[in-house]
Amino acid sequence: MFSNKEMFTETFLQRLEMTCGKSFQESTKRDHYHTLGIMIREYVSSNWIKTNESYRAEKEKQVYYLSIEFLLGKLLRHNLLNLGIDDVVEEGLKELGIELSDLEEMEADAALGNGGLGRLAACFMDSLATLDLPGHGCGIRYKHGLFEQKIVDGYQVELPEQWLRHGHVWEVRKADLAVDVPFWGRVEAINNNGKLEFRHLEAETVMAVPYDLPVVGYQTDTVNTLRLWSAETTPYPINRDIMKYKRDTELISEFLYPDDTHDEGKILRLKQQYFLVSASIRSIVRSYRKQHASLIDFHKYVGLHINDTHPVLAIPELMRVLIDEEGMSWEDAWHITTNTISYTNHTTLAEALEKWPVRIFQPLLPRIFMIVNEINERFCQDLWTQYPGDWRKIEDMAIIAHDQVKMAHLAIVGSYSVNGVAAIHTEILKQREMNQFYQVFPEKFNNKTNGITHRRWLIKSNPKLTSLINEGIGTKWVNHPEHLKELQFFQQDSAFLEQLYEIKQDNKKSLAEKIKAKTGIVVDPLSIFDVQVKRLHAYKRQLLNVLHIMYLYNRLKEDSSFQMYPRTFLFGAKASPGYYYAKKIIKLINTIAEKINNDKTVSDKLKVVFLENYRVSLAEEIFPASDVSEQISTASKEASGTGNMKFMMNGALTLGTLDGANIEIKEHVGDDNIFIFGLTAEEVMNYYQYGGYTSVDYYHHDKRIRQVVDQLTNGYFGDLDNEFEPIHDSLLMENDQYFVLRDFSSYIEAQREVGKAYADQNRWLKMSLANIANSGFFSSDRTIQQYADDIWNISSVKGKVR
Ligand code: 6GP
Repeated sequence: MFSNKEMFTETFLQRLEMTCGKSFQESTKRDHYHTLGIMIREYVSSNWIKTNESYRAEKEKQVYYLSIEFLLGKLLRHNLLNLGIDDVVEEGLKELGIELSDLEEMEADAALGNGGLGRLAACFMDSLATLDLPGHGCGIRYKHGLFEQKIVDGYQVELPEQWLRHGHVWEVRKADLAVDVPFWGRVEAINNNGKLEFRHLEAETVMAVPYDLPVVGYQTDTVNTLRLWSAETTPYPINRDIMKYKRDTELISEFLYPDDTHDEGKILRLKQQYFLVSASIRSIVRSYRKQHASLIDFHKYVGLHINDTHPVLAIPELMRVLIDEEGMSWEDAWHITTNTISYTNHTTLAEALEKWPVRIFQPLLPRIFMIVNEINERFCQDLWTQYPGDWRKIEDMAIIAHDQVKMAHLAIVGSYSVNGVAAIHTEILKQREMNQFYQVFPEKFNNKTNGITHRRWLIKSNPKLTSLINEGIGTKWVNHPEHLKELQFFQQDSAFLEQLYEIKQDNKKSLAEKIKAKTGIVVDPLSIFDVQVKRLHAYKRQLLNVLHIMYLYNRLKEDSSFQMYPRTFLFGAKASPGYYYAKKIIKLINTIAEKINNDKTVSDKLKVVFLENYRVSLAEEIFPASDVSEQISTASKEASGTGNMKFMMNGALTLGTLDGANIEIKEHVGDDNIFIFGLTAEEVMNYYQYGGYTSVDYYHHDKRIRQVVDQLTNGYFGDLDNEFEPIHDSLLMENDQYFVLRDFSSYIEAQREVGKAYADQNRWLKMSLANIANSGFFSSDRTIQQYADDIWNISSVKGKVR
C-alpha cells in the first residue's frame, strides 16, 4: 500500500471510510491522522511478527531495558522516516489536499518521562532496532504523562496531561497476555520434606495488562517491542471494599511522578516500581519457559538492564521466581540473577538516591523484603571476611541499615555491570560516590558515554541541514554517523559555509515566527539565538544565565558606548511541581523578560523569551535554530547531559563548564570550537570537602555582582513582595551552594568571547561546521553498540533473521 503514490491514496481512502465510517468529504484531520497511523501499524505488523518469530526460532539472547520512563515524543514522522515511506505518504496526501505536517499536529507527545533518563531510553529503543539488536523496552503506560506547563502571570501552572484522550494509534492491547502482581498479604513458610518453601498469602492482586508498541528500525525489517504495562483490577479481588480496591489499583499507572533527579519516597511510587519489574519478569519468564525446559541457563539467553535504581526490584523478583517458582537453591538463583542484571547510574546527586523505609517496604512486598534481607545478610558476611572488624565500613555499605533499604547498594551487589553515562561521571562514581563498592567489585564498573539518535535529532528535525550534508558527503553517515567527519573537507569552502548559514537563518526564522505566534514577542533572526532548554534545577544554573542577562541590561542602560552583538536568550524548562526554588527561577526569568522586552531602548540588542511547555516536539524545533548551547551546570553535578549533543549535531556552539559529556564534546571538537569557563569538578569537590568559598566576598568585591544581586530584592523589577528573596538568600545567606557567583566573572568573559566569535561570521561558520562534523561519536548507535558488545554480549541479527 506504500509502494507508490497512487496505491497509497487509494488504500488511504478505503481505510478512511472503513475505520472512521465517514466519507472523505465529512472527515477531519484527526480522522486522517488516525487512518494513516493504523495503515502504518498494519504495514509494520508482518515484520513485527516475523522479528519475534525469528528471535524465538534462533533462541537469540534478548535484552530487556527496564525503565520507569520512556520519553518518546511523537512517532508518526519518525516511523515514516525509518520505514522509508515518508516521501510517498507526503506526496500522496498532498494529492488529496492534506498536509502531512497538519496531521503531525494531531499527534500528542507521548511524554512518559521527565527528562534526560527517559529521553535516553527512547533514543536507545531506536538504536537497538536500527542496529538489528534483539533489545526491547519495558515500562509503564501512564494514563497521564508529564504535566502540561502553562505560564500564568510569570508563574508555572501545571495541568494534567491527556495524551490518551483520542487513543494511541501505535499501541496494541494484549489482554490475553496479562499477568497478576501481588501486593500486601503475608508469607507462610512450609516445611516440604526438610526443604523450606514460601507462599505469599492473602495478597491484593493487581492485573498488569500489556500494551505493545512496535519499535521500527531505520531501513531494516527488524521491529522490536516496547511493552508498556497498565494496571487493572482482577475479576476476583479478595478485598471487600471494591471501590477502594479499584481506586488503589488504577492509581498505579495513572500518573508519572514529575520529578527527575529527586527521590519520591511514597508507597505509590514503590508500587509502580514493583509493578513494572514483576509484570515484566513474569511475562519474560513465561515466554522463556515455552522455549526452555528450565531456567538454569536463563542468563545466557536473557539480559535485564535497569535504568537507574527505579527497577532494581528486578533483582529480588528474579530471585523469587527462581527459588519459589522453579525450586532452585539460593546459590544457583544468585548465580543466574547476578549474571542477568546490569545497571546504569544516572546521577550522583544525593537527593536522588533512593532509600525505602523498612516499615513501608516490608508490609507492601513481604516476600521480596525477605529476599532483600537475605541478600544483605550474605553480602555483609562477605564484607566481614574481607574487612574483619570494620563495622563502620560494613554499616556504610550494607543494603539495609538504620531501617532503610538502599536501592543503589542493592543494584551494585546484585548486578554484573555498573556503568556511568560519561567519562567524568564514571570516574566520580569510582573514585568518590561508589568508591567503597569499586574497591570490592572493580570489574563491574565501566563507562558508557550517552548518545542521541541522529535520526530524530538531525534527519527528522533538521531536513535542510540533512540535505546539505547529503550533497556534501553522500549518505553513508546516515548508517555510520562517524562519517560526518568528512564534512571537515568543507572548512575552506565558502559556498558550503554560505549554505550552512542560510539553513540556520531559515530555521531561526521559523522559530521566530513560532515565538511571535505563541508569545507576541518579536525576535530578530539575525541576533544570536542563545538557548538553555532542560529541566529547571539549581545545579543546572539557569540563574547564572539570568544574572548575566541582567548584567548586560545594566551595561546597556548605563553605558551608551557599550557594544554587544544582539542576542535573543531563549529558555525552556519545567520545574517539578513541588520544587519551590525552581519555580521562583521561572518567575524570575519571566519577570526580567517582561521588563527587558518592553524597554524600547534595548530592543535592538536584547530579548528574553521563556517558551512554555518544553517537550520533545518543541525541542525538535529549537535545536536546529540555535546558535549557542548553554551547558552551564556546576562542574561535577551533571552526569552527562544529552541536550548538549543535540545542539552540537545541529551546529550550535557549546558554552559550558567542564562537566558531564561537555568534556568529551570538547575533546572531539577541539579547544578552539567550544567556549569553556568556570570551576573544574575537582575544584568544586575540594570546596565541598575542605571549604574555602565565601560567596559574600564575591558580592562585596565585584560591583557587577553586587548590582544584579541587589536588583533581585530592591524593587528594580517592580514591587513584587519579596518574590525573589529566596534566590537572594540562596546566593548570600546559604553561601551559594552551586557557585553561581564564583563562576560569574568567568562566565561573563566566555560570553564576551562568544559575541566576538559570532561577529566574525566566517570563523563562526567554521566552528559550527566542526561541531556538526565531530558529532558522530554522540550518536546513540555508538553508545548502544558499546552496551551490546561490552555489557550485554548480543550481536546484530541481520542476515540471521528471515
Ligand atoms: C539524567 C542526568 O541528570 C543527565 O545528566 C543525563 O544525561 C541523563 O540522566 C541521561 O543519562 N538523570 C536523570 O534524568 C534522572 O532522573 C535519576 O536521574
